[in-house]
Amino acid sequence: MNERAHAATVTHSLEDSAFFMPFSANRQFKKAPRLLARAEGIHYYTPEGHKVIDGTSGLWCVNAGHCRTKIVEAVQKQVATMEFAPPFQMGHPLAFEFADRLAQLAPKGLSRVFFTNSGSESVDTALKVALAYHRVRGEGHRVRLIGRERGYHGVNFGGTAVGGIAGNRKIFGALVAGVDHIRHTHDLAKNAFSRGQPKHGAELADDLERLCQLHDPSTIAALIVEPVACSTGVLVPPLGYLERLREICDRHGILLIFDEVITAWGRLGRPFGSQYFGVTPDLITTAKGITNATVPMGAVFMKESIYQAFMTGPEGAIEMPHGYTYSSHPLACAAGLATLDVYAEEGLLTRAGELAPYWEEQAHALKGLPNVIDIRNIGLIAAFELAPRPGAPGARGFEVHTRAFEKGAYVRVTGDIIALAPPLIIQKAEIDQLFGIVRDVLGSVG
Ligand code: PXG
Repeated sequence: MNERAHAATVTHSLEDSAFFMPFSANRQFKKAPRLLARAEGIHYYTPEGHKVIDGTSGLWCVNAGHCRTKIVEAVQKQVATMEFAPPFQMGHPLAFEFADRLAQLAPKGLSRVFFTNSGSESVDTALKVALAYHRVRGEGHRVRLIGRERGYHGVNFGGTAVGGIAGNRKIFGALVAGVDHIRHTHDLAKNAFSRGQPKHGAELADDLERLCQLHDPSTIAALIVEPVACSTGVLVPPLGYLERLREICDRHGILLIFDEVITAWGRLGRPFGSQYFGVTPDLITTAKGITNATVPMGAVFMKESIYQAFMTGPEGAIEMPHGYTYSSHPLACAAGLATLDVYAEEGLLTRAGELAPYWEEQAHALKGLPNVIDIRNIGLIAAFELAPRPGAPGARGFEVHTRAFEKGAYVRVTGDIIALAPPLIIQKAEIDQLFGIVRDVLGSVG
């Protein structure tokens, strides 16, 4: 057990701690902390030794399960060999090896990889690549970026601007100029309790045409969407919707960016969500499962033609004035290469496809429980949408989160929507256990 975490809970209160926690109710949490001290496989352990099923793979990122020996050892070896190497005008072999291995897994044609350290950095990088790509090709008038309502693209300026969650935007000023949003696809009246992709709503993609008419398509650089909008409650794309977005982007020369921070790395039963849906974007942003979250890392995949558009001008010129001190960090590359080995050796990038029918059955078996107004699923993801308590949105969801934790399951809650996405190594009996806890809790929370 982690003795420091143990000591913190046992001997002092956290109420005066200096730690300003991210995306957390600081005061509420510090009064009644939920601490994790150790992890292994699909479980977390609290400092007191309470065992908890990890129902959300950490934050949708520990796809191969926790503390996998091969990954841990690769990082240990690398940290003792070369803990850092400057990435600008210098390199180290693992970065090239990792990029090449990643490109082999990516959808056909997305053959080039730019490294970042998080999903947020990947998103801002992809938006900058899109703007710069148009500019280097002589279409510098394409300056607008389009997102979607209820989209989540991280927390940097670009990602917050194209993001579609009011609460994440409203206190941060005007954000980035020239951004607009298409409508979200959530339609409970037509699609509640759909299994997999809902039937209704392909035509919502035409909202992009509306923005093209409003702004003129020649001003639009890129559209960014998550293939499945996970953070805002698992909004699965209606059948035909992503295909239609692709068509409209093609018609108007708009780059299509899929934000696959969550939907990549086997979550839908394929390495990338775009392969699952059979729709190929021009750029893909990712992070999280790229290293099994062992070391922070993100990446932007782009089409060969986008990369080549930058490879002009004098050979000594820096083609892309962008990058981070920690782009292609050696520890992240070591963790990432070992992660790809684990994924391959255990068939994890396709395992969600094998488990999906069972997962779907078990998820939808919770239909009829009190306050459950929708159940959605795709790959190894499920969401339970609850009716909000009158005048107290989010209260019911939060209670489910805390009670589930007490009963031995960590589940992620967004407002009144519970999202599940366990590590891809989960066994059927453990799926039963996870849903069993959710069933108990939903039955008992008023
Ligand atoms: N894009 C997408 C689609 C994401 O899901 C990010 C960008 C940002 O990644 P970073 O690594 O900068 O956090 C994300 C992150 C949740 C939850 O509970 C989801 C995320 C992060 C934290 C919580 O749904 N996704």
